Amino acid sequence: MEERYAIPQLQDKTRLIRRHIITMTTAAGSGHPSSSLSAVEILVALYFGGVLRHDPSRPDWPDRDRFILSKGHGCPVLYAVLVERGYFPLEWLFTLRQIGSPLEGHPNMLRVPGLEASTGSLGQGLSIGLGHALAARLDGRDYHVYVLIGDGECDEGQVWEAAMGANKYKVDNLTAIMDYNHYQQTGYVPEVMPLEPLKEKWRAFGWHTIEVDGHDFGALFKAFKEAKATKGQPTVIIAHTVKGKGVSLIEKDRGNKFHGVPLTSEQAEVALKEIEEM
Ligand SMILES: Cc1ncc(C[n+]2csc(CCOP(=O)(O)OP(=O)(O)O)c2C)c(N)n1
Ligand SMILES: [Mg+2]
Repeated sequence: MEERYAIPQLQDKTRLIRRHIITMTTAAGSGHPSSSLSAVEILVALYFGGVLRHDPSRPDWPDRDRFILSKGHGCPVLYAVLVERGYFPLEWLFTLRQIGSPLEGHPNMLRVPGLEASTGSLGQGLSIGLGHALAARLDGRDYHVYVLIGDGECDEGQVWEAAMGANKYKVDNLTAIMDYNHYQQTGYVPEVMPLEPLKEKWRAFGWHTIEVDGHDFGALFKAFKEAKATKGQPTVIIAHTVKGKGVSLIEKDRGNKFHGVPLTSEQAEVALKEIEEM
């Protein structure tokens, strides 16, 4: 069952995951490193911090907790975490986006062990997660469902349909985590489509709402514990993050020019050094 790493080990893992993200997207010559880097601590907390109940040797175990990456374009972070958890061999990472590779540009659950949903068309993951959460109730199982959504993704009406549905059914085994990195494909979220007041919106939809620094393990663990303990309503964790976290070139990119753009080999060399020093 689930082992829980101590904070220094978790920080080592975040560096390793970030290196994988840069290496695999630069090798592929395409992909979404910036969208992956903002979610590293969230996924490391889930998969290495003892939050997610799972067993890599039994990806189909009926009682496993489910994790769904609704912002499917950020899959390099999920692939890197799954490989480090032993779901598939390391070599797969470096076939990202190649013809025939199971690691497609957006996650394909039919080809990769450990994936719970095929995502990439934004807006759908929370509805899929709600379906799993209701299925647990029907089947008398006690697993928990976690769904990571993007801030730009919240422009999709389906996110709010799922939010309403989860409230209607008082689903408390569903936790949404919002990777609030303030940028979407075409720019700064408040300019493209303002989401604020966000906490109040989720509250109005009947959700228990927690706001955290999405790069702070202590805050994330506290939030996951609170989400699990909240009964009679679903929880959303609004995680404030930095797009491209750990790579100064992308962090400084106020024009969001790096959305969906891999680093060149020269840029990657600098980035890998920075990550090592994080
Ligand atoms: C339905 C749909 N429309 C458009 C796209 C293209 N697209 C890919 S990523 C993205 C921006 C997503 O922004 P956000 O949710 O903030 O994720 P981030 O990359 O910032 O983590 C868009 C519009 C898509 N994948 N699906
Ligand atoms: Mg975003």
